[in-house]
Amino acid sequence: MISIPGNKRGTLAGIVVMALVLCIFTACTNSAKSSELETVQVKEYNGEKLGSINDFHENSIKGPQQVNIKDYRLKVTGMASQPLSYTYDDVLAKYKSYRKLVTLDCVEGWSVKILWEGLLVKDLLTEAGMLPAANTIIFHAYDGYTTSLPSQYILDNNILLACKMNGVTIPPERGYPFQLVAEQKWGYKWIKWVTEIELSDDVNYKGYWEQAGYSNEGSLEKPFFDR
Ligand SMILES: Nc1nc2c(c(=O)[nH]1)N[C@H]1C(S)=C(S)[C@@H](COP(=O)(O)O)O[C@H]1N2
Ligand SMILES: [Mo]
Repeated sequence: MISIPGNKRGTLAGIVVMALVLCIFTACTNSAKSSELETVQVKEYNGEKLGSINDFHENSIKGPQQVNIKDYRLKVTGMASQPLSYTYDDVLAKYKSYRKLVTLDCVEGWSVKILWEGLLVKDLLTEAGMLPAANTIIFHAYDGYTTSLPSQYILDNNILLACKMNGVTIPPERGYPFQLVAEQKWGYKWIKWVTEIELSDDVNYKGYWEQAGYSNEGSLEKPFFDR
């Protein structure tokens, strides 16, 4: 037995009690889902400096939307053999998650580089049994906004439907619960607050800004005005 002087015994007991309390505390906090506790944005990815969620300019057609997640459904409709309707939790539980570093460029001249995370739109289309004739995907949003993209573009580029940006759940004003990461396309193709993905054969469909004269192809390599 190691003999410990009386005055130090108290200190030792105190340390043991404190260590125990700390262990219990850490065990408790670790048992919660760490992903849901994340509130700090990732600032760098693979050595590249990221932009911030705060770098976006708010110019949505009806301002920021507050989606009530209890009532929310993500639907896949139209030319599909198995139309889908999911709650937010269903989507996150069912589909594999992917990450991608992509820059959003708005026609107004600003841009933000973000680490996006979410599911592949392609996986939703496959699950829904997209009919071969469905060459166009029309996206609908909570604020009435719409836009469309060719099915081939969605399939060929592993286009993401993001639920997180820079490691943080997309905030309400940025498109919670889902924003489309329409890489290589102008910002108006990056639809926020997505509620419905409609499979169509209408290649001439025009969304909100497309109807106003913005290019339907929306390619970053070309001017955004058709006229
Ligand atoms: N539902 C919806 N999505 C939208 C818009 C909108 O008004 N409503 N604006 C688009 C435009 S023009 C741009 S540039 C991007 C920019 O995202 P931000 O509004 O978060 O900056 O969102 C796009 N997605
Ligand atoms: Mo934009």
